[in-house]
Amino acid sequence: MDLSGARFETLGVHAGCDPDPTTGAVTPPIYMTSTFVQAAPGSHKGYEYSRTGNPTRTALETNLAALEGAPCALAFASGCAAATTAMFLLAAGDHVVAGDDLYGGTYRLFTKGFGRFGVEFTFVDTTDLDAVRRAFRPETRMLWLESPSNPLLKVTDLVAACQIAREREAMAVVDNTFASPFLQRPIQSGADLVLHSTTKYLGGHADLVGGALVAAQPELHERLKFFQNALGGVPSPFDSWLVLRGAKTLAVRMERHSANALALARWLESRGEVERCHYPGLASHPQHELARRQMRAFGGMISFELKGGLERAKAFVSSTRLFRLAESLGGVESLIEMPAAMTHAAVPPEERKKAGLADGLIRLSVGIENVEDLQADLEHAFQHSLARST
Ligand code: P1T
Repeated sequence: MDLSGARFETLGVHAGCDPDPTTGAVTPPIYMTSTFVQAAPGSHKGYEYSRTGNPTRTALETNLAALEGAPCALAFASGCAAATTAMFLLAAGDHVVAGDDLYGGTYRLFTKGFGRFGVEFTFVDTTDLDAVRRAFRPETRMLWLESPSNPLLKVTDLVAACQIAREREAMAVVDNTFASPFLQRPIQSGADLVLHSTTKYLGGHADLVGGALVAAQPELHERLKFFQNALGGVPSPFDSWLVLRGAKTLAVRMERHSANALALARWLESRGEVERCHYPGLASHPQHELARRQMRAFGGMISFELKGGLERAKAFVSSTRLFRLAESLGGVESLIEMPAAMTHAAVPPEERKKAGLADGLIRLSVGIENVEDLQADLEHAFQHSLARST
């Protein structure tokens, strides 16, 4: 189908989803096969082995490329598999400038994984562009950004940061997991490579683990495709199909996630029990104006600190009923967690402290339930945790 000129919502539903040529099935089939027959050795119809390529994965990759506004995309078995594959572009002696507020698993992969192979890292607050500039060295090959960041929701000026990388001939990588392509498309801001944990908003239903890399240039895509096949961190046909199904409703879900989160963030900020609330949609957020320019809406993630610190926070996260106490984010159901003890436990306490990640920080992934029900659930937790921690 010719989708040139189609807008985001239309691309989400249709990109990669032409009717099946053999049956006319409207929904792409799940090609649950590891291998493909060849008419003669080396002569095949585009597919030979499912690590290298599978038609269901191709449908997903076509869809993801359209959503990020790129020529092509690659799907992976997890966000970490995607990050690992991207890091294979580097070699010993190369240096990476990375945000100081990253998903804990990414930090772990860098420091405990690629650090062992001689890749060096400097972690900086990437909202401070002078700090980014100062962190560059002659051997810096990559700038790794998360915006909004996990879990403090810091917003980096993508155009300016990618420009700094370009001037120094380094690659700009943006982990776009928190925003999703509906809220921002980093390639338009100058990013060379976009990463997703499709486990989150793209999948959208907390029923799979997956990842994606979307390269701005075909040559970069080809290098990554080589490593996708060589390393083998690919998603199954079934998981590819689940992500594709999720992508079709991304736009409507993100609108509701964002509306619910904005309402809850404003309400949380007004509560006397709350010490500080991080949400890019709040006028009090340090990069609020930038977020307004850079993002279509502000997303479904909020983090906040309670007065009364760690004990009060532990009581709070154990008192919600709709907000389930669990890691991950981006699903239709609301989740609550404490990053220091859960998703960011791999970051050493002194590094967490330096980045401003308090032990008592609470992170919400606001789902698409009725917002009054969600607010009532948090109200209950305020009452209950006050009773339990005093
Ligand atoms: O979990 P996985 O699909 O491997 O994705 C890793 C990842 C990468 N980038 C960001 C910004 C992420 O948030 C994650 C995973 N994050 C969580 C599991 C979490 O609860 O924060």
